[in-house]
Amino acid sequence: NIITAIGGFSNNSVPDNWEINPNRLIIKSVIGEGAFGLVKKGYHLDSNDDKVEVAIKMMKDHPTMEELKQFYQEIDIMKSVPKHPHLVCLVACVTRGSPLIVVEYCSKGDLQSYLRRAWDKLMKLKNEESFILSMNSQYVSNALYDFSQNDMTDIPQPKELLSFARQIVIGMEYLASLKLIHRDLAARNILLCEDNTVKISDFGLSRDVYYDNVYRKVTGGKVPIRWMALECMTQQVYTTQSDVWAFGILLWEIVTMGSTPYPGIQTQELLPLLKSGFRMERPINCSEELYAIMCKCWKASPLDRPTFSELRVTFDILLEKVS
Ligand code: ACK
Repeated sequence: NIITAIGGFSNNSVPDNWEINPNRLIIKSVIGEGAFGLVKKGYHLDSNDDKVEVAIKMMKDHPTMEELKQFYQEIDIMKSVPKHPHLVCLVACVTRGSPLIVVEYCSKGDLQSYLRRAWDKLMKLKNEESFILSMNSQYVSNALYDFSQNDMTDIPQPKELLSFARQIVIGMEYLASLKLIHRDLAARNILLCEDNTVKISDFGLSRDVYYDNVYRKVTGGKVPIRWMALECMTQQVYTTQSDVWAFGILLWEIVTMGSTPYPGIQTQELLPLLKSGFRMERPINCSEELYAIMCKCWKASPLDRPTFSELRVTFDILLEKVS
């Protein structure tokens, strides 16, 4: 843990149970592009020679030392996190030659694309006039439709959207209990499985906060401004409570079916606006109750925000109301 915290990496570590021979992998088509290179679908031949569907994260050609270091660090963090139903867990890795990270396969891809596809499908139905707009959906915005007459495959119902939020909270509560800060919690980093279980991905890029529960970002790199808490922008300080802020934004993404946060606002305008107390308004038809949760996540002072444990209780109660 301490070695991870000070940025060590383990490409020369002794082989462990995670290490596999690459010939145990059948690598198929590209499914996306991750932080360090392509992500491909494939199969892992397990100890019984059974084929298990997996996603394989590859390193791009000619990586820099820093990228290699981060890739190995991601492997180390993933190894250290015990399997959890709401985290995309490690299946195996290859650390010799071209390194590979083999993780569970989530067939429906990332939540942002899933929500946007569902929204597009809804809009099409609306145009076909078989769509009934109801302006008073009680719990979640924009999920405004009559379920009865249409093909609603892969269009989440309001209750399902709330369930996504609850599952994410449970995964985050677990990460927080391991003293890991995600730092890039967003719908694009949530993956959906065939049975609509959602899983948090890319937590291997998170930071271990073994020392004081605070991670200070020192080097540059791309930052997810629209998901960042005030203190991340002003002091580069990341904590579990800044993950809570990002969760509030993620909730907004869910409610708006995958919209980009702070519509109409340029990223450079964001910091002064947030400092002056500005926050996103309640999306149309988002319940007051859900909006109040978002607003609490966006409190200027991290300690005024709910914890993930508190959020879990809140979502349990909310979901009970709709069942
Ligand atoms: O929407 P997507 O297909 O889902 O595009 C992104 C892309 O790779 C970059 O992250 C996909 N992806 C990443 N990890 C997995 C996984 N474990 N299962 C399925 N798809 C994945 C992701």
